[in-house]
Amino acid sequence: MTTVDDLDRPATAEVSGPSRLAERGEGISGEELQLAARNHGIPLEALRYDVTPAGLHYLLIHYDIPELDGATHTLTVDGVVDRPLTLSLAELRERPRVTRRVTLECAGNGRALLDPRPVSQPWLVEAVGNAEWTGTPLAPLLREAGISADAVDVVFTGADHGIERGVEQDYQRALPVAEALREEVLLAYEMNGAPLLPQHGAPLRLIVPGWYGMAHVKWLHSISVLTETFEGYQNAQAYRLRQNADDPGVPVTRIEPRALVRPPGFPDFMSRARVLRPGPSTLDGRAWSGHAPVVSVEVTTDGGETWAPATLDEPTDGDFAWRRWRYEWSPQPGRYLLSARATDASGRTQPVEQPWNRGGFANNMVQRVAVTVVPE
Ligand SMILES: Nc1nc2c(c(=O)[nH]1)N[C@H]1C(S)=C(S)[C@@H](COP(=O)(O)O)O[C@H]1N2
Ligand SMILES: [Mo]
Repeated sequence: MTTVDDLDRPATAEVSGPSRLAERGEGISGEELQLAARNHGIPLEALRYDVTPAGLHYLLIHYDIPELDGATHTLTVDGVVDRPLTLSLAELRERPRVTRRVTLECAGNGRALLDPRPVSQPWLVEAVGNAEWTGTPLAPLLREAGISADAVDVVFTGADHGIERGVEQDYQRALPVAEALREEVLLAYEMNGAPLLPQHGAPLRLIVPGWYGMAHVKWLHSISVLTETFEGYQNAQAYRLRQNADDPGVPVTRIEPRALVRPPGFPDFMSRARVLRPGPSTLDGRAWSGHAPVVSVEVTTDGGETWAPATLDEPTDGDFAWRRWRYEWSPQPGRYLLSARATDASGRTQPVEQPWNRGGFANNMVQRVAVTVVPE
């Protein structure tokens, strides 16, 4: 934790250079616990809902939730455009209205399971949610502004402000022009049929179906079109898959396939170990991928010795929302290790070994749920 001694050091000198890896056996620090308490995950039993209730959806907020007023908030569109625009929220609401179910997942999901462990928001597997986002499509707005033929990146700026590794900044993320012009991308002002909550980006956020969470800029107030690659921190430094500190890495973009098991039975309070009664029961959970629709989910109950196909429910809305899977089993008393493994139409599947990188991004290694089936 920060002590009084730390306070006379300028904050901008705090942590420069690459992110740190935890020492072998090093626990979660007070700072990480502070982040984890602010940025909660979905309770895994909430995988039962097709649409995640807003309060159970995971949260990731890098700095503070900014104070914004929907009545006076504006969105500007500028940079290399023929007609720079400024729109109020009321004007955005008068534009065509679209609702889309979209699975959001933090790129850091799975980070705390890596070895060695990158020190940051310590997600296990719960940084995911599937909400209904309502807003207006971005592409027509960009076309009205008239983006230049030599445009490369579109930068989205949020109203939140902070410091990362010594760099003071607003939260900003860019998308390549072709991604920003995808018809599915929304300027969203509602979540699950209600105005956005402060923690989810009120009054306006970006929704980029298929991409990891960092692209879905909250508290959005400015869009700027550039003729060169955006070199801002969150694109050029933070969200990259690197093997070591000198590796320039490649950008983190779309969500890798993942299936989660809704833990069966009931938990022990402290250990969280699962206990189940013997007999027929249905295992279920959710599966998603940002690259292509999920085409199969396989289940193991013996720690990966054998895998069997699960049944996939019909998609509930488009290609960017998770799908339920089910698997019937009838366990005898004993110990079981459950996993589900999703494969998508692009052929991507989940590894059983960790896909390690220095930032701890996109770790879609299969989840493991230990269950003890006790006699009646
Ligand atoms: N302005 C702003 N937008 C942001 C963030 C942020 O800290 N500031 N966090 C991003 C990250 S890393 C994720 S995973 C998602 C989380 O969205 P949620 O909190 O609505 O689930 O928001 C993204 N958009
Ligand atoms: Mo994230």
